[in-house]
Amino acid sequence: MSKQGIRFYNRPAGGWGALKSTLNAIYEQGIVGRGVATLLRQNQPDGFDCPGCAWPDKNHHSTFEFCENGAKAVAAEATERRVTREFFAGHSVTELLAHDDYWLEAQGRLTEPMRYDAATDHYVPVQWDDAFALIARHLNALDHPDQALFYTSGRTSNEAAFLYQLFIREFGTNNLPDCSNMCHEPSGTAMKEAIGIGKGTVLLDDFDAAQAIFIFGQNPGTNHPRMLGALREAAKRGAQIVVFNPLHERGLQRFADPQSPRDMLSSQGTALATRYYQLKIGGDLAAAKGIAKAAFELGAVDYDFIAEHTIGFDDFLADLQAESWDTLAEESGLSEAQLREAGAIYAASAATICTWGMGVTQHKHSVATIQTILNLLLMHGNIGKPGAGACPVRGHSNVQGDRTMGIYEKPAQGFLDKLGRAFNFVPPAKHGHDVIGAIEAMLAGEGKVFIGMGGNFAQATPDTVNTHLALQRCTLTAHVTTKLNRSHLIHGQDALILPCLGRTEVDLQAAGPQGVTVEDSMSMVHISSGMNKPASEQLLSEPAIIARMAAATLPQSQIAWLWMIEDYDRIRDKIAEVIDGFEDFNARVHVPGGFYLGNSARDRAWVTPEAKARFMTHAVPTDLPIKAIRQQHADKVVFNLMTVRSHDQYNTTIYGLDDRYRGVFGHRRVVFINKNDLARLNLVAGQWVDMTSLWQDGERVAREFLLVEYDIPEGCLASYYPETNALVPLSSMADRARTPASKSVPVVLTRSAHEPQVAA
Ligand SMILES: Nc1nc2c(c(=O)[nH]1)N[C@H]1C(S)=C(S)[C@@H](COP(=O)(O)OP(=O)(O)OC[C@H]3O[C@@H](n4cnc5c(=O)[nH]c(N)nc54)[C@H](O)[C@@H]3O)O[C@H]1N2
Ligand SMILES: Nc1nc2c(c(=O)[nH]1)N[C@H]1C(S)=C(S)[C@@H](COP(=O)(O)OP(=O)(O)OC[C@H]3O[C@@H](n4cnc5c(=O)[nH]c(N)nc54)[C@H](O)[C@@H]3O)O[C@H]1N2
Ligand SMILES: [Mo]
Repeated sequence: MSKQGIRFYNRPAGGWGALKSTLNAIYEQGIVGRGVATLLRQNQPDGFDCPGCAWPDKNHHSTFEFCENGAKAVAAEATERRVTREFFAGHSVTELLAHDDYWLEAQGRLTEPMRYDAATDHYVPVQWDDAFALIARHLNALDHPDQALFYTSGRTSNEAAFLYQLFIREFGTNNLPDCSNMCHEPSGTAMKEAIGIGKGTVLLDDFDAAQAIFIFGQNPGTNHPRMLGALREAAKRGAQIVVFNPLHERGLQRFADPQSPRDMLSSQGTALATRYYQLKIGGDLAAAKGIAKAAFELGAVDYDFIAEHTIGFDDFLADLQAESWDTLAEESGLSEAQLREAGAIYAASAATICTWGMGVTQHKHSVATIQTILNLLLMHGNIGKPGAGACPVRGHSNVQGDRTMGIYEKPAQGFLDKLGRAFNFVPPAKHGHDVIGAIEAMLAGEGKVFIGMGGNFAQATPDTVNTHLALQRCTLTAHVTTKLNRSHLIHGQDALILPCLGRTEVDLQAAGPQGVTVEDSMSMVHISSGMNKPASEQLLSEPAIIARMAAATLPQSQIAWLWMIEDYDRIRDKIAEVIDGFEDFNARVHVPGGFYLGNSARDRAWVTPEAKARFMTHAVPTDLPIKAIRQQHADKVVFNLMTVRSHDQYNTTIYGLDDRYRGVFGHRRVVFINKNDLARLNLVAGQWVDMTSLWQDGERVAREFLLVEYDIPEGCLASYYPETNALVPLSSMADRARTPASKSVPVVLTRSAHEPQVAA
């Protein structure tokens, strides 16, 4: 680890730092010999899909594409460290709770199923069959199937996801909260309504043809490093790269491609962003409107496209014309001149892609913001032509595929009918709980059994104190998982840890080694085959765990659960029968590179009631909670806090304590603040503060964060997730999509009573 401290970082993203960090990750996991071989099989046609993120791979059979954070994700799974029964015998759950998430993760791979023993407060070994019997007993003891909650994180393969939702629906509920509920849910909601499909409309090749790429609220240098390769190529061709972000993220400014000798030898790498607009938190809707208003004045309107393919343009135009530049500037935090400049770039481009990430989705007005970005694209005919389109950049490597497979609490009736016909049962029609609904149900005592397929529910969700209480009220919490995390320690009366194979490992079933499939952010489906020896002989695959859980819980079931997992081709045959676009699945998926699922909006076929794309017009929000709270607490300085990822974490998995590109080393409890705000509060960088969030239902506190003076707009703060999740109120969420508003938390700062003894 580097020396602890806060230092300015002025080199490009990537470069030697990325290589060094990769080698460190391999070294720290104790896999020096094996690590490189493992990495070389990543994203190859006969290898495994990188568990790092959902960015697509060039053709899926190019040469090795280097990615520092993909390498860290792979190394973390391939670690030599093991959590054994002796480990659990040596640490009570109460003792384990005293350790931080970084320490828990660092203990290594789980090796055998464990059951919580309340008498001793230790996890003790349990046989797989006994674990499944315990789950069956709890599930079958419920008054109603809706008292069970089945969470999914986005690494789960298509095959596992399909079996899981089938089991849950045969059991009798649609309670399928998933990580999407906290992530790109607003993208799906907004796009489905406006353009008839909830998925991105671009392919990787479009990045080669785009004349302009507008990036809203996304930090690809850390979270989608392979995207920097596409941006670098675009920049070299002279495409405009226009960024909207409250922080000057290094990865969007300059990139040195570790595979380019030229980049590596120059100290500067390649410049990426041609324009960087430091808007204020939550300012994207106003910014997108400003760009549209300016572009309209410059004549950037494709009337033919609008007439043939859309409805609602007149309303949108009238609204744009009525909007004052003062309001747009005030609400975006950008000047009229800046918005006009961005509008001119947009108007001059014949093909524009808009991408976005969590900086757009995790706000109250996220659906409205995304629909305004879609309006911007539609007005210039930028959907359904080469080099143009909408690109929500997904997070987890198979989060999109999980939805396609039916991991959704609000399934369409048509899908349920097909599922029921294929398996000869009647799936429940009543919609189920999303993540926030699940927490509320457990708090109210109506949700009693919680089963997690991957992920870290206790830490990823908002309102940590309440969420922990909610989980502790369950009669059973059970987690299918690879590594130890806090969700295993915040448990119900009974609790199970069910360790599974990771994607990099050989999955041997009766018919031989099995591959699983995934769908990336651009709707490409391909196979993923592990090659590493499993971390322990006792691990089961996710499909096997689900099938055995189903067989134990539903002894009367007519579904051939155990037969299906002997050979995953059998699961894929059923997927082909039920899910649109998967016809002939087995034949198509074994072709190197996989296949493209297609996208109706890309073909300009609009699956909306009017069979047209719709301009959805939204006022600039003037009723955001932060405003009301600032008025109510006029005596205080109320900040808008965004909770973001550091460079050394994968969501709740903490790989290390550095955030290299932002100049933070050896710390996670930091808060970035503007120097004028420091002066206003009479504070200086290096002091420690507590953060208190203000909400209608009361205050929430997170203590001891180091103040870091930073280039961030006044009134805005940034700090890391999940340390700050305790501050996010359960009822603060996106309108309609119900995504926790974890990028706009109203907080006040106070000096910490106790100053931790560490170097600043
Ligand atoms: N290495 C690594 N890779 C990952 C992940 C990881 O944790 N680590 N997580 C995966 C997952 S699940 C996801 S969803 C993605 C997340 O990838 P991102 O969407 O990049 O996620 P965040 O780090 O939350 O940061 C979002 C960016 O939004 C900016 N931002 C915050 N608020 C606003 C706003 O109001 N407006 C604008 N314009 N910008 C804003 C922040 O400054 C930050 O640069 O990455 C995936 N890939
Ligand atoms: N404040 C705040 N909160 C947020 C966010 C934010 O930006 N700010 N982002 C939100 C977003 S975008 C997301 S997607 C969620 C993420 O929420 P989750 O998906 O629930 O969280 P992860 O941290 O990705 O889950 C990590 C755990 O998954 C398990 N795991 C890893 N690989 C596998 C595998 O192959 N199989 C199985 N079964 N388990 C595995 C390991 O035990 C690991 O501890 O968090 C959300 N929460
Ligand atoms: Mo995500």
